Amino acid sequence: MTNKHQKFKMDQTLQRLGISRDNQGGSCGTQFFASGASIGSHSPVDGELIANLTKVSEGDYDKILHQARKASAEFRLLPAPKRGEIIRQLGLKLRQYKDDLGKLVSYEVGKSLQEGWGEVQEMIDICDFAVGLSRQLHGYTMHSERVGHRMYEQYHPLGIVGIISAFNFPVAVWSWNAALALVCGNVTIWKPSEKAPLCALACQNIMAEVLKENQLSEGVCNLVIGGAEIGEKIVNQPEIPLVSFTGSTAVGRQVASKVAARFGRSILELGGNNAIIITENADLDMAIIGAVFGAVGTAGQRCTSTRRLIIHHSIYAQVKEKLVEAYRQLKIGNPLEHQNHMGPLIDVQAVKQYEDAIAQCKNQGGHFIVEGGVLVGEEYKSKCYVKPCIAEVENSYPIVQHETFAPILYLIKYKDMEEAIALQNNVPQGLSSAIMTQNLREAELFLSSAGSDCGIANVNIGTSGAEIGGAFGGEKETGGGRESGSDAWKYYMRRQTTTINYTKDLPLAQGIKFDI
Ligand code: UN1
Repeated sequence: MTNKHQKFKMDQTLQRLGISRDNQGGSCGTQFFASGASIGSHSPVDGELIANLTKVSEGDYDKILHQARKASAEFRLLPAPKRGEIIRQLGLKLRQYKDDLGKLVSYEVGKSLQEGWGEVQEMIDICDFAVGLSRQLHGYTMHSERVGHRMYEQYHPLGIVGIISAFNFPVAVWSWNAALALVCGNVTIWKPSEKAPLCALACQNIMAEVLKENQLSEGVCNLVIGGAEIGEKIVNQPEIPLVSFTGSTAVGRQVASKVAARFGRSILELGGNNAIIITENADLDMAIIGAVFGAVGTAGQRCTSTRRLIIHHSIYAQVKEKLVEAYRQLKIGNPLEHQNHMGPLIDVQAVKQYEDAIAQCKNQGGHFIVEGGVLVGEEYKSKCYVKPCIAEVENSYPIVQHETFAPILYLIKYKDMEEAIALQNNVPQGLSSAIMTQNLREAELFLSSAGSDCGIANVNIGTSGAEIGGAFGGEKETGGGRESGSDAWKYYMRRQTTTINYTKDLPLAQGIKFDI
């Protein structure tokens, strides 16, 4: 595809998503107002400016908060299945916009088009999930110790939910949070990454259509495109009882303590350092596909990306050879072109971090069997394209203990399962993990309480690509939060225990006598 042709196609995509190339606010509801500084969104695909935006100022934020507050008072009264109907309509719109939104994701953050579409599919899936949930949201009923008394739990909306998301899943992470928050009766204020503001604007436009068609207040879903100062406002806002934060462990640590200091709740999805154990009983062809997709998918910029392979010594040489062969086949280039497996990193700072990590790895004793490097040439003119690489390391190297958001894969050798599990667990992070084996004992040991300490533990599947039906999140420095499926909805509601007395007496609990 020529540049001119690609630009023309992208113009049409932007137009269909309601995004103009000129300055626009980033904003609130359907009314885009913003009076802050100007930012441009540049594509890492070709370095081109996609569009200019105006950020919200702190004053704009206050107005948006006011609008959210007003909307919350009304929206929480809508019956949950009616709220589910809003999300059902969002899911239908997303099906309609899947092609365009997937393309914008691919162009603005550089992931392959397949993965861009996959991300929109993840949004559709969570909408379907949330619609079903809107007819449930159930608490338990208990038996009271007192005659003629009934006890049960009910769940109520929290109010305003703050969502702070990262660039790497610029649309799906919003939808995981927003779909659940809304069916639970909350309204949202979303601060997306400044590296992917147009994806956020596109989502906001789609949501605004749904709100408008249902005569709902614009303040139900609010978008604030802004910098750290706006994130700080959300984090410190007592009127926002829940902040869902996706990002680095360093920032997550600050978010957690600030939100906790005001007795708010946070859902944290922070760094991962995910490993696949490949045992001598693995189906190696499967293991290689899982490992390569895990390491180079989204150019190694998923929280769930495979960073470490822990390989049994008896098959180590064979796995190494197969990996080198597989990496030789990888095509790196414009992610909108179907033949390319991997696109660019998000920006030149990410490239710098990738280069630093490689240098540190070498200094600490790492041996590269597939060399990295920054790609040059017309196709790579954005300076964000790098070669995925593989190094043989020790698990204890400081750089291996650290999450580098880049396609660098570390190989580690093990002798027995206990050692493999210890290596897998011996990092500060605890998001995702996997084992490749056809041996039941190995698989079950890995899944047992003496096994993986991560929030996600897979057998014969890689570390990335979790389905939305399960709760998503991890332990240790990953932050402990759970989003999307299972009972993650409970985070978005407050629990109330209710006891009703339908007798003419007032017996006290625990048999206490109190006569007057
Ligand atoms: C993330 O990297 O922040 O499991 C989310 C996966 C995707 C979500 C990743 N479903 O890889």
